[in-house]
Amino acid sequence: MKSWLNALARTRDKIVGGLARLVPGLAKADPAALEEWERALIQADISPRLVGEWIERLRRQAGRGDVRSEIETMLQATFPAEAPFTWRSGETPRVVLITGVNGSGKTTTAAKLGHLIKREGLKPLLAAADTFRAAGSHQLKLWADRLDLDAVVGAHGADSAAVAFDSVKAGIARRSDVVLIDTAGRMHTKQPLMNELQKVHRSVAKALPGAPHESWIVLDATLGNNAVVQARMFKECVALTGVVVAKLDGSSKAGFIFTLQKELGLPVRFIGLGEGADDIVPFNPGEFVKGFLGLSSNHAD
Ligand SMILES: Nc1nc2c(ncn2[C@@H]2O[C@H](COP(=O)(O)OP(=O)(O)O)[C@@H](O)[C@H]2O)c(=O)[nH]1
Ligand SMILES: [Mg+2]
Repeated sequence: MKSWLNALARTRDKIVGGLARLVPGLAKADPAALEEWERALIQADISPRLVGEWIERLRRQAGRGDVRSEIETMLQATFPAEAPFTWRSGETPRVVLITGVNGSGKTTTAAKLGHLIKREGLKPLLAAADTFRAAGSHQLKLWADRLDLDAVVGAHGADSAAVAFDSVKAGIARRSDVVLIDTAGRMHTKQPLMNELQKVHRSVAKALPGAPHESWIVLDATLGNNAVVQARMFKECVALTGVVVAKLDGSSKAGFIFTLQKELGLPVRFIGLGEGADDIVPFNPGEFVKGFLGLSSNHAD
């Protein structure tokens, strides 16, 4: 499995080289050092507002303690302390709706998550509700066959909300632990598709009150700030509960993860590190911050 600390290398390259050189200046709140550090953080696609807060705090803290640990603490504070995400729920399956624009990595993510859930000894059910494109549901079916995962596959052109409904009912009947519903790539600028997504939400709730328990948007990490824009638009349309960041392996803009949490209140649950079934890991804020700043001992690459 790929290391996600390695996946942060491109982002880190922008940040860390500068940080080592800037530490003495930052410790004294030297304006030129602060300005350079600010620029590096913004280049990694952290929102200027959040970077502004950090710079202000560094300025106030100047001369008091170790500036590196101050930076680490500050970045870490973006993420609320909470218990790690767990798949287990009660009597009924946990229903996870997977949304996002075309090509972000939804289908791959659904398959990877199914694989991961199975490895944890639980029973996943994949649901191919991307009936919009001919290849949409077929792709998930191929994954399910390859990974030997239970699947409900909607026919091309079928009503996506009906497929989602049926999959939840099937999950209940088959005593699945988690139902992962892959939806069509919704362009957030196309209102009818957003309406359809709301309809999927409603029909899932009809099949099982309280569902979906999670509604996750899959974001392409190479888009950086534009991924935040997508998340914001989806969040206005449906009650998102979290994010899966795909393609972190190709991104130099991983800083947008701070913005998602801080400005949209959306926790990142998993990150994708490649195209293989195993290339997904739970998001760990502490490790992320260390990897981002190059503070970890095992990130060498
Ligand atoms: N490098 C890399 N590629 C990924 C990752 N996740 C998905 N992809 C690729 O991104 C492309 C689109 O993925 P797909 O799951 O079909 O996106 P969808 O349209 O949202 O369902 C495919 O070529 C995937 O192999 C990832 O974590 N890393
Ligand atoms: Mg797809």
